[in-house]
Amino acid sequence: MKDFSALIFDVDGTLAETEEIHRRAFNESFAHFGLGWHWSAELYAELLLVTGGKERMHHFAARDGKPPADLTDERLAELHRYKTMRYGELIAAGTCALRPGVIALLNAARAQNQRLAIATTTSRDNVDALLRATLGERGPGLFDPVVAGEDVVNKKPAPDVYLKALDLLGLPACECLAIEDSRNGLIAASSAGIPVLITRSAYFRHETFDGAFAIVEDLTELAERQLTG
Ligand code: XBP
Ligand code: MG
Repeated sequence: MKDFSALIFDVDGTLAETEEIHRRAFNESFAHFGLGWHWSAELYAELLLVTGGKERMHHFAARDGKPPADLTDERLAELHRYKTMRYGELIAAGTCALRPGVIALLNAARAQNQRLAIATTTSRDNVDALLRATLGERGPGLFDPVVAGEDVVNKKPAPDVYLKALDLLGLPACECLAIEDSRNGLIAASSAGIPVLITRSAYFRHETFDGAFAIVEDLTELAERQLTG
């Protein structure tokens, strides 16, 4: 693990089990906008195959064929801005900790002068909220670059966020390791030529991850290897 010049982290499901907070923020936003939608955990597991909150809502509206007449793209964008604000409030209130081993791995990587980057589908505001709430004001500054959903046209499984991260890092794909939790993330990073370590997360626990460089239950094991391996 120490041979990689940079670790490129996914966020949701990888750094923290945030999707239940996203789901709560979506449902509170639907109620606030009077949409009459509610995403159960079972339904959300299906919808998570569509990356990007706005794209996920569009997909759901089309799938269920009953979008309210006034549900224009502008209104969905307004709803998503509200959802992002609500998500930030929930995260700032300390509702979500980093997953086991994440802090130890970040410390071990920094001790070995490995660079830390982020490549995520979620919104930049959400990344900042999580890193501040869990690592303090210095949190966002630990990662450079941070490539978020709004920085690219095509979200995962397209490779765009990872290609942009490689470009900003100025490193070849073979010197980097992507750390992910989903098949969409595995496909995105692999398509950019980056080896992928999968950490199994709540919503994608039973997925198959053919082609992954390694698969672990959580990053505790990786942090230990960083220090010795
Ligand atoms: C996970 C996603 C995001 C979140 C919701 O991103 O697909 O869409 O579910 O966040 P990743 P937004 O695993 O790549 O970190 O509503 O901001 O999209
Ligand atoms: Mg993820």
